[in-house]
Formats: sequence, C-alpha cells, structure tokens
Amino acid sequence: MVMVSKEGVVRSHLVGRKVYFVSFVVFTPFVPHNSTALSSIGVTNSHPFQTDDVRLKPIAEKVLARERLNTDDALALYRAGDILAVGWMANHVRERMHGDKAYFNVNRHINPTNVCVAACRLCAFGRKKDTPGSYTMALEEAFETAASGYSEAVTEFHIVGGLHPDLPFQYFLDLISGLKSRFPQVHLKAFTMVEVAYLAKRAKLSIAETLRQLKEAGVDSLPGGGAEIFADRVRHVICDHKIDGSEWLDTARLAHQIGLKSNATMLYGHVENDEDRVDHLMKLRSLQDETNGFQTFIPLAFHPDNTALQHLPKTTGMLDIKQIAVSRLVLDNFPHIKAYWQMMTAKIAQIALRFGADDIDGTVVEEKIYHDAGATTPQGMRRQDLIRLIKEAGREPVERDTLYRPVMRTETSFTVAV
Ligand code: V47
Repeated sequence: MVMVSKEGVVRSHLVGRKVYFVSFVVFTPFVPHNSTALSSIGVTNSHPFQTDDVRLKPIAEKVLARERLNTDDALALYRAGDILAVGWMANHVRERMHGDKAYFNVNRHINPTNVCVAACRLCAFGRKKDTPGSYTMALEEAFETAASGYSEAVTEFHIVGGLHPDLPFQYFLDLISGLKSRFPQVHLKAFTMVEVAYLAKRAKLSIAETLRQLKEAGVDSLPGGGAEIFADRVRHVICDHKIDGSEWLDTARLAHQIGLKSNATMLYGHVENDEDRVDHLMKLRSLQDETNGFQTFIPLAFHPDNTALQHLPKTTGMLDIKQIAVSRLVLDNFPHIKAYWQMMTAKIAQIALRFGADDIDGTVVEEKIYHDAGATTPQGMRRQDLIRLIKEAGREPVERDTLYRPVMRTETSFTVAV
C-alpha cells in the first residue's frame, strides 16, 4: 500500500504484517557544539571540576575554553587515575553538544557470510570455507533474515560479513538492491572499509568505483568496523591479513568524498598501548577535519574468547569507561560517541551515558561477532528496554535513524524528520 501526504511520500513496507512508513521533509540540522550556549541546552554538570591530579587541571581549562586537546593531553587522560575528573570533562562536552539527549535506534544486524580469508587473531567469527560452522546465505535467505525476528519496524540494517574468496561482487550488489527493493524505507549501513577494499580487489575495480556501484545499488552509509588499531606493529599481531591503517583511512576518505557517511571504530584492550590508541584517535580526527564524513565513533572492547588471543585478559570497567571519556574529549569533531551496549554490557553502556557517550546503538536483534567471542549480553534488546536504560541514566531517550534524524512512532508506523 502506498500513501502520499502533503509533507512527503508515505511509503509502505509489508513483511507479513501491516507497517507503514512515512518520510517527512523537515530538516533537523546538527548544531556544532562551539556555536551553542551551555545554558540553552540544559547543561547539567552542576558541580565544579575537582581533582588532585595536577596534570588534569590544564586539560580541564582547555576543555572549558573549547580548545583542542593534543597528543600529550590525550596520553595524560589515559594515564589518569581520577576517572571522575576525566568523566566530568567528557560529560561536560557531551552535554554541551547534546544536552540530555541519548540516542538509540531500531536496527537489525545481517551477517551474510562468516567465510573469511583473513584469519585475524582478534576474531572468533570468521571461518575458512567448507569448515565446520561456516555459512553463506543464499540471497533469498538473507532477505528472509532481514524480514525476521524483530517486533518493531526497523530503520536500519547493519550488514557486515567475512571476506569470502568466491562470492562475486554481483552477489553483494544483488543483496543490496534486493534489500532496497523489499525494504525501501530501511537505511542500509553496509560493508566495512575492509570489505569494500576486498570487493574492489576481487572485482578488479578501483575502490572509488566499487563504492560508487555499492551506492548505486542502495548502500546508504558504511559501518565503522575493521579499523582496529591503525599502528602497524599492533595490526601485525591482531589482523595481519587485513588492509593496513592508511588503506582503511583512504577508503573512508573516498566513501566520504562520494557522499557516503560512515562510522569509525577502535578495537582496544589487547596488545596496544596508550600511544597506539592516541595515534588512532588523532588519525581519525585529522581525516574528519578533512571530510566531515564520520558520524559516530565506537570504541570496541576486545573479547578474547575463542580467538587466537584468548590468553589475554578481558577489559575492565575502568578502561571501558575511560575509553569512552577520552574518545569524547579528543574527537572534538565527531558528532557522536557510541557506547555499544552489546560490547560493553547494558550496565556499563548506561553509565557511559554520563561519561561522554550520547548513543547506545540499537535493538540489534541478532549479534554474532561478539557472541562468537564469548559475549554474555543478550543478542538483541527491545526498544522499551533501551528506553528504560536511558531514562534510568537520567537522560532523554531519542530514537534516531542512522543519520540521527528523530524517529517518531505510533503502534503501526514510524516517521522520520528529514
Ligand atoms: O570490525 C571482531 C570487532 C567489529 C572481535 O558502525 C571484535 O555502528 C571485540 O564494527 N572482540 C565489528 N571486537 C563490529 C562493528 C560495529 C559494531 C556496532 C556498531 C557499529 C557501527 C560497528 O568488531 C570488527 C572488529 O573491530 N571485533 N572480533 C572480538 N573478538
């Protein structure tokens, strides 16, 4: 069923139930923090900054004066024990940018294949072709997966998979165009920079041309995965068969140049040190200065179970929270910092909303990558539960689409302000 309203096109989407989707033409711009008065957006950091750590005081002065932090500042933040002082600063910036808003979305993950040539030591998800546990979805299976398992209309499919040695580029184009025609209102956030570079290599196309064809097929933006840690020394240990850090950044640059927004991640808590983390953040910040194409930064805590690095300890709550705070403070040009609840646990993600994060990701429905690596979180969460988590953190839940436009729902429909 298709309806037209005076505000815009009302598109329908039927997946065994009646669900109607509406696109309104109301632009909601992102307001950069340096043009926003604190008082006008409800800054709630009511107590003054306090610390006995003399290294943090000049950093706090910079933060309050909206000055950019440098490498030494970032290292001092990582090395500080006073998590409340670091958190105060990150929360200050977070509230300056977003007030009390905390974003989430209703999404579904689709992992079309776990077959992967890369054999990264960090990963428990990838399998060699024809080995036990390997799978590749036929296109119809992927479409059925897309339509299944969620109780509310999704606004985003998050699509990532392994580097399959045989699947032709056409499979991925057909996957995307098939999803787009069946679910025209759902944003397709698909393929990491690593997958794009591999598809380009296999199809013997330039990366720019590969991205153009994916966009033409229906890709709307790219997820942030595969960035890991850019430093070569670390990459050799955790993912030596993947593109290197500069290739990841070059691919992101090309995506942004052709109008595809992306996210960026950093995998921490394995063999990297503070300098590697700071180097990673600084490289992302420089590229963002150039393209402004990143939407969200997502620090990802390493989960060692079932990986070749399973002897490493799991990250601690202190590091998880500090990583969120340092990211918010250093990445001053990234609109959003995500505390991915699947990775951090819902409990830590909730606390992270007071330490710099403004987003907790979404309903997810079926997470595989972290669960293969021993995650104990549920594979998905209902919208109502996400809202409860956010409200109990004293924040205002805002359902967003992938581009951070607010989504309004009734029982049978959602509308997106665009
Ligand atoms: O690229 C793989 C990481 C990423 C493990 O863009 C692992 O909105 C921890 O990128 N332990 C995939 N991490 C997930 C990802 C993501 C997740 C949520 C939202 C978005 C977004 C992106 O997960 C991989 C890799 O960096 N990963 N194995 C592991 N054992």
